Amino acid sequence: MASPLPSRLLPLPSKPSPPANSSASTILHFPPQRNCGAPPLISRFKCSAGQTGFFTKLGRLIKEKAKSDVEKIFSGFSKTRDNLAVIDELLLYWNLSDTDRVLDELEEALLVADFGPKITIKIVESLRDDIYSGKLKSGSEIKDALKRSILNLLTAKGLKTELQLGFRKPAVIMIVGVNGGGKTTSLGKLANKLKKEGTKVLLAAGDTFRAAASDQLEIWAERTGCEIVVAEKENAKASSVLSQAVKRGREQGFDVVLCDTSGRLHTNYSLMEELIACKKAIGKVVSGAPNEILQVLDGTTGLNMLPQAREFNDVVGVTGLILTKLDGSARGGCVVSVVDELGITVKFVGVGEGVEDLQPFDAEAFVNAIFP
Ligand SMILES: Nc1nc2c(ncn2[C@@H]2O[C@H](COP(=O)(O)OP(=O)(O)OP(=O)(O)O)[C@@H](O)[C@H]2O)c(=O)[nH]1
Ligand SMILES: [Mg+2]
Repeated sequence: MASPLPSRLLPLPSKPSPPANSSASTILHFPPQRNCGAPPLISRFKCSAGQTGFFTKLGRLIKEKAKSDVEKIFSGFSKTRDNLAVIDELLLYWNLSDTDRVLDELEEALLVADFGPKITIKIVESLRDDIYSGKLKSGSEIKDALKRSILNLLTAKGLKTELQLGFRKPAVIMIVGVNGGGKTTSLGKLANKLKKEGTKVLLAAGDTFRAAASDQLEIWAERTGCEIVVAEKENAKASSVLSQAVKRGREQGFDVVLCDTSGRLHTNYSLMEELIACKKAIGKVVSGAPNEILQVLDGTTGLNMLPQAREFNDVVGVTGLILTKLDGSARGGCVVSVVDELGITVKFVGVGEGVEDLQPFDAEAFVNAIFP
């Protein structure tokens, strides 16, 4: 039996969606009511140069905001910064005869912050060479060289950290990852960011395993004033819900559809298969979609996140990472490890549970935040 519809459910699809600045959300249940003989709404969205510009500008705008919002970046990484502050103290009193002891302690601080052994050794050995060859002559020069080498590691592969949303509306972003990493929360925060740029965003409750999952996303829909598509019954197929949501997005002129998915262990073959089905179903509705498959990685799991990311990437092709919970740990160095080891760019970092606590990743701002 169909569950009673919430009072704020509006008849669809004849009802226009709320304006961009509205705080009211609308729940669209799947399967939706039919269009009652009315001519189909926008069923095909012609690509135009204007649209291409819209998405390119959107990605750039969000990144530029990050640069200007340095205060927030700093506060988000306060624990990592506190943990690495020992490096400042070490370098303040550095002298050549003390080099080996100082570099040993610097190595330990980087390891504790999850820079990973490979990167840590690379950084420390290059500093040692430059110190002993006379290139670096003071503590502040050593610190600058340290920051430079981390920035080089983050930018070496020339990966684009802006969202790549293609040129067709709606752009579709799928959020994937293991259980409890912060997928739904990150999706909600991302919806908030996009909405604030005037983007018309539709949320899709593709986590059909847990009954509470769509309730959680509905709260985010209300918080951000976005519309949402949820399954009408429990255990609906995730791929059908997402495909219906993207259809709805296309028909009603949404700019971006954000697709939530269930948490799954990267070692669970059948659940990973389901993710492939979701991706295919979305691509059938809008060719080239999903434009972004963002994997959420829990920053507190440290370097254990690397095999997870490898597996998801092999199965669905991850286009970017969201590293969450970096506020709670002193391990911001894992950002550098994943970029270096996986060659997949970090696009956002989660630094809290609030609606504003998702920061677009910017390599330079990040390095300055952890080594002020
Ligand atoms: N401190 C902190 N907590 C976060 C962050 N992101 C998410 N969380 C918290 O982590 C917990 C799990 O977040 P969810 O968004 O439900 O995670 P999920 O990946 O959707 O979980 P499943 O759907 O069960 O797989 C919640 O308590 C969030 O508030 C973050 O950046 N910082
Ligand atoms: Mg979730």
